[in-house]
Amino acid sequence: MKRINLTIIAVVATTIFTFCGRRTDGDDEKTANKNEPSVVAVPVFNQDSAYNFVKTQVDFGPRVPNSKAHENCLEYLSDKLGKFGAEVSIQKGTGTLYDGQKIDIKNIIGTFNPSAEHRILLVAHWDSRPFADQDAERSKHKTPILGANDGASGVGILLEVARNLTTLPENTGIDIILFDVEDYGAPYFYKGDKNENSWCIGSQYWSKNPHKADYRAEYGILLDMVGGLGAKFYKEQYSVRYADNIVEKVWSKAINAGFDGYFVNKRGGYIIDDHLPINNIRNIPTIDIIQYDPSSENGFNRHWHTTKDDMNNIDKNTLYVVGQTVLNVIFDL
Ligand code: AHN
Ligand code: ZN
Repeated sequence: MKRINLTIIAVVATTIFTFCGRRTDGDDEKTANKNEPSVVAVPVFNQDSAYNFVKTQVDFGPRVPNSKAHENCLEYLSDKLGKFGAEVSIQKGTGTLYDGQKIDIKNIIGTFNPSAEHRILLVAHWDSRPFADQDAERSKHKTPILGANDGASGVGILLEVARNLTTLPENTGIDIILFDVEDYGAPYFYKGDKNENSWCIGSQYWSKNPHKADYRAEYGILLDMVGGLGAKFYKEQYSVRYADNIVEKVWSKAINAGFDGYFVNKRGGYIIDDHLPINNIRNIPTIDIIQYDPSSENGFNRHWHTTKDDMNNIDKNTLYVVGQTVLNVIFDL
């Protein structure tokens, strides 16, 4: 009996070995040198998977702070990050809205390789705006937005990045932070006394109160509005001011990968976004990858802060080029 089993195992093993041997085209001899550090391949970003992560968020409805959809989405996002191997925590805090009202903040933090000293910070915002105040129809200006592009796209890409971190080298740490209350800035129709800095409440809070004392990362990348059909990414000007070398690194990775139809080698606008407090308060050089349209009035895409920011405007190719670029940068090959 034993001998038969061993024979079967030997045959199966030989078959597998032969199969694998063919698949590597005989290259295994070159890479088999045990004295050389192993080279990790860059994972392939799956655009369908990312698209589903975007859609699932949007299906909850507008993720306006304090809403049921917001609460449900929090659970979904922290559960996903945990399943992809992150140490997950929810940072809770309080902020002040444009009109002086207090607001609860729930920043979602996923840590990969917690003890690695060399760290990269990846961020996006997971809340969606309570007001479609740029909508063509005035009657919709107080309607909450779905934020498929404005919010969910960046988060969806980061979830797909997270799913691909199982082969992350041990000496690289990644922190994914999904900021809350980014998009509760004063609507144009508010005429009362205004609290300045009414955007980016969650990232301001984290920048002043990092989840770990003296938290450091080598650099940060913010993804905001990274799923739009026909999106172009210009070099956002605060990113250039604070983190020029990271802008260059990211744009050259993208252009080398053939994504020059999306990543434009020109400067865009100055955009107030979650990267600003990270640069100003935390002093971590952080860039913003954000769609820029020089032909539009506000510089953003035409669905920005309207009820049309839904799945119809989300393009898998855009998700792919941004997501693959981030993976190429992280795995630095
Ligand atoms: C301002 O409109 C001042 N900043 C844009 C930041 C933003 C809003 N990103 C997404 N929504
Ligand atoms: Zn917004």
